[in-house]
Amino acid sequence: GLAVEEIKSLSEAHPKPADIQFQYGTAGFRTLGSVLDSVMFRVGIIAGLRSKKCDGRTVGVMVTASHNPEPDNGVKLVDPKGEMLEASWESYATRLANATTNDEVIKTIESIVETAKIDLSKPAKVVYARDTRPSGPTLVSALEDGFKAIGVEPRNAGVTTTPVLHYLVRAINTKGERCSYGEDSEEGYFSKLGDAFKKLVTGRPAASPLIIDCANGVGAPAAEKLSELLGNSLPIILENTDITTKDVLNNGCGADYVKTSQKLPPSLANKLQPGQRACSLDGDADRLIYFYLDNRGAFHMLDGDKIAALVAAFIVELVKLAGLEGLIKVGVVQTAYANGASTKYLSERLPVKCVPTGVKHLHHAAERYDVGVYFEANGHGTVLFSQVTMETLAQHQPLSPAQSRALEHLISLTELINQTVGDALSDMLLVEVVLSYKSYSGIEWDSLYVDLPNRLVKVVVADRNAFKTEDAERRLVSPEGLQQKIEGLMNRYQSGRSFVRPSGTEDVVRVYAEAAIKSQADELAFRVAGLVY
Ligand code: 16G
Ligand code: ZN
Repeated sequence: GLAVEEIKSLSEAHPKPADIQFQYGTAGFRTLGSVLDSVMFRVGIIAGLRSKKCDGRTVGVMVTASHNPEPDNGVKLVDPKGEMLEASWESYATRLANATTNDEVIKTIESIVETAKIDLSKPAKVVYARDTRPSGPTLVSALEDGFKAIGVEPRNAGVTTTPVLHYLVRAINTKGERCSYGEDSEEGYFSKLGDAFKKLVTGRPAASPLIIDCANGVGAPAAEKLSELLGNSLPIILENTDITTKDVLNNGCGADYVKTSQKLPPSLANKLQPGQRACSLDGDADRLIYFYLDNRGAFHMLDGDKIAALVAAFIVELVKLAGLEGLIKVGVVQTAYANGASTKYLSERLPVKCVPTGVKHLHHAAERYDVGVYFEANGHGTVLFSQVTMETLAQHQPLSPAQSRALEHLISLTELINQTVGDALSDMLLVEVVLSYKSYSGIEWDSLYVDLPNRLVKVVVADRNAFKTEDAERRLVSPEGLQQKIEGLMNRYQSGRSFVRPSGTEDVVRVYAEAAIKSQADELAFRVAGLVY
């Protein structure tokens, strides 16, 4: 049974702020770090319950607010396979986070135990980590009190990236098994990535130095470790690595800054040479955006869509070269935010599916393909190889040295890619491998297709829940009549496309527009925003 008195006395120390409603959304719980204490304590309990439900297998908890400002923080649960928390549990987490009194906390736990049919006598194991935010240590101790309350055997993974935490969860749960994901430590993660990368680039010409903007976050120490391990196989220059100065995290740098402002981080202005490759990580190193300056000094961004195009085409090519065409089908998953030009480029080459925003939607859709490439335009994404595909690769008998090489490359890619979640460092190595094979610079990669100019604006509305969408968020069904008006506007612009959706992480409605010319994309966005407001 529950240790009711123990839970109550621990819960006493973590009271819920009266005036706040919490919600486990697409990014877990996320808000100002200063109001998250009670949420952390209760997430500790939920994590324990989830592990018990999963027969004592290890679940993960990541404390981070990713690309958001430094005073924010958040928390997300990771299921035993290293993937996002199962959807039905999001509402349990929300319910427990909003229980007002201690008695209500107990009652809510009891009701979750009953609804989810949890056997409390099962063991509970949780591995947890945090990013570099100053509010992290206190929030982690609240989390640990939650573990104590429900009887969790905790494993502290310290300060690390979100993708490392996902890796650890999967590695711990597959330890000693045939499908072992790797050694269950941060070193295990780095050597898995590093070894696969070195194998893939052996014999290739040396790469020119790559600049990594670490967003002054947890990606900095991680990239540093990776860089040491890679040595000459990939020369790396680290920038924005300050994880101690206050308020510099994600500030004027990082993947979200670059994607949203479509600008070079000012701190790189005198460092990036024309033609040189650079990339930005976000605050927890699960998003990646590349960029370069052309000979005239103009900034060019290579976002998640460009990464998907580069990587998907490369995998299709390897599958063909390995003699596996027809046996392994590669597909791509995007969201409505994917640039229309990328969708066109990809659709002409392989199956493309559009799903609603949020990693869980992309991940699940990608699982349906033999090899599923998914990327959000914001730079979050990965590649999934199905179990059957893994076996096909292991058993295939190549008929020529060329087939054999392509097969080896495909197998190394399955090791290089973090298949649990989007991973900036793993994705970066993947991009570097493809650029090396293709002998592409950023310029050649960029010319695969030309992005349509686009604009994203947010609109504060009275009630964002009044906005309901269909067709993977590409069309509004309510408020009534609004969709027709949007389409009326859209049709007046060459290559015009626009959609409106409620944000899952902020109390706003987002408006996206693209068109053949920048000024038209801006105009369309603002006119649609005018309809919404
Ligand atoms: C979160 C999601 C990201 C999504 C974004 C949309 C994860 C790990 N991250 O950051 O995939 O693009 O939310 O935010 O799920 P929005 O709903 O506010 O536009
Ligand atoms: Zn992130």
